[in-house]
Amino acid sequence: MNTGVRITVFAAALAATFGTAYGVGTAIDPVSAAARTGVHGEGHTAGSAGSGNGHGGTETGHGASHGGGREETPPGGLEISRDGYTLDLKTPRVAAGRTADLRFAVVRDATGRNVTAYQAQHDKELHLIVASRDLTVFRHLHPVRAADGTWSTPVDLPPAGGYRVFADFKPADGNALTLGADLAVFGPYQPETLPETGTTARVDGYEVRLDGTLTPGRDSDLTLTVTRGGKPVGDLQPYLGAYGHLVALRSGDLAYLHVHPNGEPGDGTTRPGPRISFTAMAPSAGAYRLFLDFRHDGKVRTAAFTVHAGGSAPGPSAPQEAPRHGH
Ligand SMILES: [Cu+2]
Repeated sequence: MNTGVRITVFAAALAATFGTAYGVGTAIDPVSAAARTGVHGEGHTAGSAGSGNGHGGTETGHGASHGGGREETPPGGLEISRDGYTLDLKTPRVAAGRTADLRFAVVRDATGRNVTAYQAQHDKELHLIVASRDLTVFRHLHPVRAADGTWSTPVDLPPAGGYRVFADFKPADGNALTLGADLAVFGPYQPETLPETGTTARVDGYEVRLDGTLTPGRDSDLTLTVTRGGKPVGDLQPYLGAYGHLVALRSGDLAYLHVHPNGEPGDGTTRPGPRISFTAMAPSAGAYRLFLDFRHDGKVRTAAFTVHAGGSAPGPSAPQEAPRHGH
């Protein structure tokens, strides 16, 4: 092979490489465009029709779980702005270990005005989840809305670090949404590793066992069983229109999963424990942190688990202590 030919071959290979890259780029764009515009309504419609208590922004991605080859809606919580609404976090920095007033609004992009009309989900117009990026701190809060649409709630986050704030709501004339924004908690910072995987969690003398596995891309049934002192707890109290409230976050980007409880208090078939059943959809393989809120003896407690979707199933491990938590 002489030099001239070699150069020509190289040039052709280069052209092919760029051609491929370009082809991939153009192939991807319409797909993501379709995912952004096409699908969102379906899961929400199903969700709002499903029960009077229609679950929250966790409906996001619901459509993908039933549609087989249908394009997926991105998981909730990853975007600060979606479907014409933006989360305006007015206090993006707070000090560690001090009670701060967390303030925010949901803004309708078209008008620049705060949203002031919501449809309640699980007894509340808006659920606010605050989680540290390392998933060791979790708060489930119910802020108060002023007439002008500004929401506020006290929050106390002892460990410094990066946090994500999730607003889970449903505008009066729109679909359920979960918007997310970054929150910086300043102070000396020591990142923690993700707690180990496990199927039991302990909190305040209760032990909660997790049965079921998260399967990527499919609805997965999860059952949580609450015991205290080895005895089943069969008199759980309704909390937010259910006997339990489960929030699942993906480790690495804190995608907020679609989770809904199966059955609700007073439907004639759902018992007040010891088992609480959910359907959850993990958008991908990987590690997730599950936070179960349940109410007993008049107090809401949170049990937390690290689980893996896909890959090797986690074996039994030491019971996990409760997350640094408050309500
Ligand atoms: Cu809530």
